[in-house]
Amino acid sequence: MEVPKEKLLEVYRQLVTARRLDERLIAEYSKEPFGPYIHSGAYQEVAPVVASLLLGKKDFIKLHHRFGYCQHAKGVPLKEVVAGEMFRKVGPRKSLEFKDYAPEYGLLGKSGSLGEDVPIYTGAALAQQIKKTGGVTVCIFGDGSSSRGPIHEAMLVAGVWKLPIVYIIINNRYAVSTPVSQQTANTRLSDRALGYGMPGYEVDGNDVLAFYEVCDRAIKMAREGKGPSLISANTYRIYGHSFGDSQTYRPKGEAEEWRKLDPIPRYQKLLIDRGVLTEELAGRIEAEVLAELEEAVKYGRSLPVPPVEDLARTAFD
Ligand SMILES: Cc1ncc(C[n+]2csc(CCOP(=O)(O)OP(=O)(O)O)c2C)c(N)n1
Ligand SMILES: [Mg+2]
Repeated sequence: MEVPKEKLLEVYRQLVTARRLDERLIAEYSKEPFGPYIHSGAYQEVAPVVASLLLGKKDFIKLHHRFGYCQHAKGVPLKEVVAGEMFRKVGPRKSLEFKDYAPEYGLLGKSGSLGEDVPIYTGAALAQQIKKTGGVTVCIFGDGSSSRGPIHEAMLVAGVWKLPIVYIIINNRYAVSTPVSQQTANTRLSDRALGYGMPGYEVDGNDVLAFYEVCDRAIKMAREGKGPSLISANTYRIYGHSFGDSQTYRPKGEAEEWRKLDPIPRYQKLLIDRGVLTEELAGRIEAEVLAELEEAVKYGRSLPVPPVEDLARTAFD
């Protein structure tokens, strides 16, 4: 498939932004009184970033807890994403709301309980179908989440009603400490699509072009009213589940092997080989991203930390 040069570069810039944001948040969080509360999405950026970039204004996306950076790829200004990730007040909105809820960008919020939001977003796809908005919904969740009941029920009904939705499993091999092989006897998660009556794609989640191609095909199919798809993007969670995870369950050397498969240098090399990117342009993109991030962090730090009472207010309002 022929992806336009501008799109290839946009993906590159967003991947670099995602990685630098992730690293910066780890550094910023360690200065917070509550410590580095981050579920890092490093090395797993390809599927969420590409899916976000393939969507437009009228499309919805349910992000997974590791991929806050995709809000920017979906159109949210970086400084607002950073302020949200830093748990600061953002504009006129209620304090913590922005983090996962910005309907004008197609972000309808998400639940802390894994899987519960997938039937809700499946309902959003039903609304798109009934109202004939021409929009599609993308639902991103992890391998562990994919083993939960609400997600199976949502995919079953989406298959029957041919909803305009794409389900993407980020198979990063673990749900906290539980490897995929302890969740299911068939670790080829896309095989489940057969039971839901939709196409299933098993794809290298660290290969930008491979993922781009299947995701683009699945979104187009949904947009043309031909129903849902299930994509399983295979990747790896390089860091612990969150910081403070002792990671004693990992086989020795496993993370080091996956580190060699970092999707960003791999994609950078591909673009340079194709003459789309030069070392010089890559350096310029890196500098621009870091400068934009610096401004965003400054903005986040300039906002007050919300009062504790806001926790309950935003939960129940
Ligand atoms: C219903 C429910 N059970 C348990 C948890 C605690 N929990 C948060 S993340 C997580 C693991 C999720 O694994 P996966 O879906 O593979 O996503 P990953 O963290 O690997 O990105 C668990 C068990 C939760 N939030 N909700
Ligand atoms: Mg996982």
